[in-house]
Amino acid sequence: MTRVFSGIQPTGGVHLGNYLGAVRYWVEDQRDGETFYCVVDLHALTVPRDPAELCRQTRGMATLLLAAGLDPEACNLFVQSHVPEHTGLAWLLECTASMGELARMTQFKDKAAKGGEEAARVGLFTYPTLMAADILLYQATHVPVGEDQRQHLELTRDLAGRFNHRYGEVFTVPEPAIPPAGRGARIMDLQEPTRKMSKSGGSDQGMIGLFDDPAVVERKISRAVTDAESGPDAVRFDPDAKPGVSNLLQILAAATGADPAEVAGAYRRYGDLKAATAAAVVEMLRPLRAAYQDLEADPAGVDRVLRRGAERAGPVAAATLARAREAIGLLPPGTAYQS
Ligand code: ATP
Ligand code: LTN
Repeated sequence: MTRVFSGIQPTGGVHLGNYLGAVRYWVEDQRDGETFYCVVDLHALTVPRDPAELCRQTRGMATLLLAAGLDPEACNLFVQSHVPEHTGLAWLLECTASMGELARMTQFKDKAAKGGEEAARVGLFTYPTLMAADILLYQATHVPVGEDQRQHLELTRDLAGRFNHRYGEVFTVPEPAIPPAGRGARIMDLQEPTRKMSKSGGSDQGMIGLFDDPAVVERKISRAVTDAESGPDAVRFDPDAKPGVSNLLQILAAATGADPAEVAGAYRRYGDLKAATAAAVVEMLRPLRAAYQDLEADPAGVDRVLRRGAERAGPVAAATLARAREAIGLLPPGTAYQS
């Protein structure tokens, strides 16, 4: 049976990249096997955060995931810090990973470079071992994420394999479930289409928030950077040569469930492509906005969902952690005084 695990940080708002690259697939596949979706609040602590805001955004992210269509009857939605086994296993994996392999992680290099490596939190460096713990605790077979998380998943597989090899088969080695190129795997910044759409870094104009006003979505897309080509074949899907146009095609295709190369055939002018893309995005996001408003009015209901999610996730995580602890040679509690 498939076991799915994925996580999202409760940082800022969710953008179109998060939605099209990951969350949309969580919703589509939530009934395939057993699914665990996690608001990874501990990962959010790797950069300085205001405590009240972190708390608010953690519930806000859960609300948003429910608004996007996660059904608490179909999947297990919970908050990472509500299941303490995550940090318990992370330590064992920190003692499995090497400094060298963590130092090679591009996300660490990029994020640490911003504030200066000396000032980066140690947690930013060990972030991938906590992510590996998230996944391995649930014996996940599949991990749906965007392309930017591929390197972290490779590390997770390496750590699982190494641990199993040294101490015995404890962990399932997970498969990445990254959408194919052009299917939301990597939505690019509208102003700088050679870098990924991101909530940290990048301009506000380059990013579409899930709750941006329709007029704002239209304006941002109408100002998206394209290129100077004109002529009958100017609208075509070619991410290397035409990153801006291809990004719009990818967004339009993802929003309408089509193929970006095929979608291209329907347009000749960039203006028409932009108008169609904006209309499709606004239409796709409309029900999310409405559902969010309803759910937001009932925070206790969201908290109940999260509590139930943690109650179901906890025993699964505890069973794996107990096996990992025993395999690595930690004395099981309660046996010390037995003769
Ligand atoms: P930041 O943009 O600040 O680096 P993030 O959005 O990458 O943060 P998360 O919120 O943890 O970080 O990402 C949640 C999911 O969204 C992950 O599966 C990630 O791969 C995916 N994702 C993030 N950005 C994009 C993007 N531009 N295109 C497609 N998927 C993305
Ligand atoms: N690092 C991921 C978020 C994340 C995650 C996970 C994704 C934390 N733990 C486990 C999948 C599985 C990111 O998207 N930035």
